[in-house]
Amino acid sequence: MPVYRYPMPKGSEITDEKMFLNRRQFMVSAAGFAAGATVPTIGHAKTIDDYKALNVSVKNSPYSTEDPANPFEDITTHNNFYEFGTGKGDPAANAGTLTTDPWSIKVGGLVNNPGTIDINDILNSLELEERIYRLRCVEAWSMVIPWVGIPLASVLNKYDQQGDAKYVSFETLVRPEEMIGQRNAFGLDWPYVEGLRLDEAMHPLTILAVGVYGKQMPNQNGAPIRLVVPWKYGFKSIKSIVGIKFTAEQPATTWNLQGPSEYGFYSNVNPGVDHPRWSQKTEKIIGSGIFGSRRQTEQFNGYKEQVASLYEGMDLVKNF
Ligand SMILES: Nc1nc2c(c(=O)[nH]1)N[C@H]1C(S)=C(S)[C@@H](COP(=O)(O)O)O[C@H]1N2
Ligand SMILES: [Mo]
Repeated sequence: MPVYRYPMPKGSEITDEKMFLNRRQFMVSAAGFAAGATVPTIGHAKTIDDYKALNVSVKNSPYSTEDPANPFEDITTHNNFYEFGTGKGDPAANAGTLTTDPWSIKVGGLVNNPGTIDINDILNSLELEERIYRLRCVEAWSMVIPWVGIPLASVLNKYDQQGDAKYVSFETLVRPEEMIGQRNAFGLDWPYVEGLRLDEAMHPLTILAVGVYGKQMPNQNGAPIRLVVPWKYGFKSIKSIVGIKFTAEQPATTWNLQGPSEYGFYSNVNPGVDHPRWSQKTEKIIGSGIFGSRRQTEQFNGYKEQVASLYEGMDLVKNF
């Protein structure tokens, strides 16, 4: 197994969102966060002392939403991961076959020092932090997920980019013997590929996530490492990454290749631009109870203040 210093909660510790929130409040006071601490929340499933004992620096993040996080069960049973089938339950049912150790990511393209990242270097990074983000799927459903990750920028910054690098492309593992969906034809070509403009990739909200709820990334969520870009439709957040490249041209992306009139390269969440086959004005919050209702979809998925400046002067309808 890769070395992963996050404590692994036992099944009994996997709580619903209410306990999660209570625990956050408890931990804030139990850990004696001084009055004046501006971002006093850490939502992991164990106490701050556990992290101290493990010598892991888990930073609080001003980027986390205050919205209640979905239960672990929602996050790990309602998934899109076509490499394991097209049904929402298929990834949970089929992704157990994926081997995630050893795992490395090849970094290349327009850089002077191409190389390979060993997943353990990220799993042990002192820069890991929790980011509680909204995830809005283009299919008009959403969840709130407490990721554990590292800013993508801090990984990309280790590479000496060449001047003409303007975009970053990503690709998922191809291993049909372990990925049942890759043995079937759904009209998608493998590998699943995605891309961002370089400034989007370097934005502090963009992370490479290696965990959920303080646990190592479940296979169905894109183990061992996946992208999370919270202001874009979920399909931009590519899972189980094995390759990253700096490019001069806008990279091809899987869903855009599949349906260019329905899935743009930018795909910023936008209630003002409907999908040709359905409205994007509202979204179903996955789950039951306080989850399970609908809410208004927000421009840039609620991250407008942080990201709108990236798109100044761009026609967000044409460049959807
Ligand atoms: N490799 C790969 N990455 C992928 C997908 C996929 O099918 N294959 N689905 C995308 C879609 S459509 C969404 S909504 C999110 C879902 O992430 P989650 O299952 O962790 O909620 O993953 C994205 N990343
Ligand atoms: Mo999605």
